[in-house]
Parts: sequence; C-alpha cells; structure tokens
Amino acid sequence: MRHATVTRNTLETQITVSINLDGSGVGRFETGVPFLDHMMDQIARHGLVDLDVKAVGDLHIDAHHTVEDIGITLGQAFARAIGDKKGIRRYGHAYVPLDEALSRVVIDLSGRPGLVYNIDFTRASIGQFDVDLFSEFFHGFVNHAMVTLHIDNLRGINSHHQAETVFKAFGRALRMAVETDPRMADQMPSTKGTLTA
Ligand SMILES: [Mn+2]
Repeated sequence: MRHATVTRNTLETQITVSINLDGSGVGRFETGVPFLDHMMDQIARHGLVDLDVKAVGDLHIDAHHTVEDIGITLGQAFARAIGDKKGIRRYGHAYVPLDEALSRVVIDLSGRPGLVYNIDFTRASIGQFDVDLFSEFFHGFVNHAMVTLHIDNLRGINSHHQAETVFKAFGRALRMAVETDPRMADQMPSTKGTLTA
C-alpha cells in the first residue's frame, strides 16, 4: 500500500493529512472550510484515493493560511506516499464537464514543481470561499508534491461548476498518473532513470 501521514504545525495552522493512493475514494475532512472540504472530496472520489484531512487554522483572520497550508501538507503526504515512482504511469490527464463548465487537468509526476493555472472565475467568491485561494492551494501542492500541473478551465458560467470540474479533473488525472502500468513492471518511467530531482 502506498500511504503516508504528515502533520505540519505552524503558529498559523495545525494540519494532519493521511493519504492512501491505493484506496477506494473515501474522504474525511474537518478543516473548518466547508467548500474546500467539498472540493477535496472530489479529489478522493475521482482519484480513488483515501484522504483524511484535519486542520485547525487561523480562520478568524481568513481562510488563506489554512487553504494554502492544506495544499502544502497534502503535497508532502503525496510525495511520501508515491515513493520512488517505479512502475507507475507518471502522466495523467482528464477532461471533466459539469453542465456548461469544462476543465482539463494534466499532471506529470516529474520530480519538479511547476504550475500553469488558467481559471477565469466568473465570481470573486463561492459562498464564503474566496476563489483566489484555489491558486494558493495548488501552488502549495505542486511545490511539495514535486509535480508539474497544468490546469485549464476551458469554459464555464457558474463558478461552483468551474471549481468542481477542476477538482474532479485533478482527481482523475492523479489517478491515471499514480496507477501502476503492468508493462512497466518495476522500471522507472524516465530515460533519466530517476524522477526524484
Ligand atoms: Mn458541488
């Protein structure tokens, strides 16, 4: 089983993330940021990963530190769980629609952090949730998961739909990339022989 638990404590947030890449899509979230919980549930369900995220953050200021630090801690847990990447597909991609909205996410478990983030949200917030924070979440994730991630919302009118298609596509792309490829056996999916740097 490829799984990991990471706890990250700062003066701003206290976060524990457990991830099982070979799970069945079970999500448990107690972060105090319900819309982020709803989005991370998409990662679990569509990524077929088990994800348990507990966070206590300085929400009396705003959700910024909590959302960013959850992205960081999730990235750290992912990096630990994926291990040496032998025998995996490495690349993953998905297009996901939801009514009028359509998003595409492409991931490379490259060992190098990189984010291309292209979402033109039609509203500044979804309920209480500031949509700027999605960028913070994904930056935190890629910088610590050490992956290359291209996120494009191709169209959409409803901002809840825009966000949800991004997170569902992210889950699907992640699932494809972490899956073992039986033809790869225990080979590294790189001519360089390593994906750790
Ligand atoms: Mn929804």
